[in-house]
Amino acid sequence: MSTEKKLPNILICGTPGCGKTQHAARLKELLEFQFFNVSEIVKEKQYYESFDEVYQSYLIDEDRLLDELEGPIAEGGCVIDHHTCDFFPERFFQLVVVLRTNNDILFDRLTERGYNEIKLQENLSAEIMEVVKSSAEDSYAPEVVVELTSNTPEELEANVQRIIQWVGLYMSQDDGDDGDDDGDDVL
Ligand code: DAT
Repeated sequence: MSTEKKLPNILICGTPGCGKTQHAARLKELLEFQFFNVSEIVKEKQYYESFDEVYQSYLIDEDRLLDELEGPIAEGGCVIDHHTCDFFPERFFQLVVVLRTNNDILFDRLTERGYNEIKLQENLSAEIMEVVKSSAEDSYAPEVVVELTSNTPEELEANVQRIIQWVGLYMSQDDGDDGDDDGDDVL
């Protein structure tokens, strides 16, 4: 039965600038998973209802996005990169990684990215107030959520190695199901 176990689906979330795309890019080099960057899909396929000029962000058409992701998620082996996590069904993910970055480092990254003052303050405040972390904890079982710091390249590499180790362990667990519900507390 374990030979037919599906690969897990992993969500990488965190305040913009925390390193989601960097983590996904590194994982892509090492894991044969399918990778989905929500912002890119939303823009490319126009899965949005409106664009907020002040916050420079799209109001996502969540139903259309989720419809698109349903198939790959059912197959397993997806890494999804998005800053928030609350609108995904809980069953989607066996691991939810919340990246965290120190505020001074995040300030530099978002300034470099050219964020306007409102967007910069909104995101720095969200990181200080642990908005994404709280949302992940509210939306997923505790054993599925892991918080990892992403301040330095060394941390990034260590995080990636931990995620890969977790995948190996997850796949080696002969739990006799298809991996739908019980990502174990391994990281
Ligand atoms: P996100 O996708 O969360 O918005 P990103 O992956 O685009 O963030 O990274 C934003 C910037 O920060 C980019 O210039 C790379 C850098 N960065 C991200 N994580 C890092 C880390 N752990 N160490 C050093 N730089 C990092």
